[in-house]
Amino acid sequence: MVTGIVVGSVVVGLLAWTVVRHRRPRDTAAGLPPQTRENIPLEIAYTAVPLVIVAVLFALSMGVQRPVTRVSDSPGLRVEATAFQWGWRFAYPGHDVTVLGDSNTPPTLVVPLSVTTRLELESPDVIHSFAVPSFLQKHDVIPGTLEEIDITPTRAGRYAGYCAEFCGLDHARMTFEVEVMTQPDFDRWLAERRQAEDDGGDDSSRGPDGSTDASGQARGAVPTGPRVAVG
Ligand SMILES: [Cu+2]
Repeated sequence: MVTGIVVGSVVVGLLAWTVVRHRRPRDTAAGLPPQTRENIPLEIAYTAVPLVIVAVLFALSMGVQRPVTRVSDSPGLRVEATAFQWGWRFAYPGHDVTVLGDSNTPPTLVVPLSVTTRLELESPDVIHSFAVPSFLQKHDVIPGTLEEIDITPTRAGRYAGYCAEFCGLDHARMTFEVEVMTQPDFDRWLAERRQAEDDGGDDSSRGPDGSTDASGQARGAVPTGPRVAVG
């Protein structure tokens, strides 16, 4: 705001100065002032300088983007994170554990501390975006495309996440939580969770705190209709 006012004032001030300073004096005969044509060195300079700026910014961006988006060859854990209208499902392949939420009951993605977890982001309907601000992570979830990101949390705790791509009516309610716990706690949670799912069958939407999906949606109830991206 302040910067905008300063820049705006400078621009308007220069415009006003030019208009006043270079107006035609009353007592001179009508006619054009001396006309100049091209200025090759100047034109080369104002073409080359922006090109150099863009090239430098591109190189710096690539230098940062590559390590940020690099995925590990051997992640410690894999989680299938499915975004759908309007909720999230986190499945732990090989462990028979699935956490399912919807727009009424945000699910919790549980991951171990200091372990690289590979998130496989998929969407059966429209484009969503997996965003956890505390992790500095925001990644589009695109139908028909498997997007992969790695997260390696360094502090235990609970973190807020949400869909960051407008995806329809209940987009704003498409939230979730990430809970980071130590590996022993995580192993215990995983075992209890699997046991509960084995016992209860339709227990897929129970969060780590024992909360239950209000809609009672069963595991695998994520819509898997035609893969159509409509934004
Ligand atoms: Cu969404």
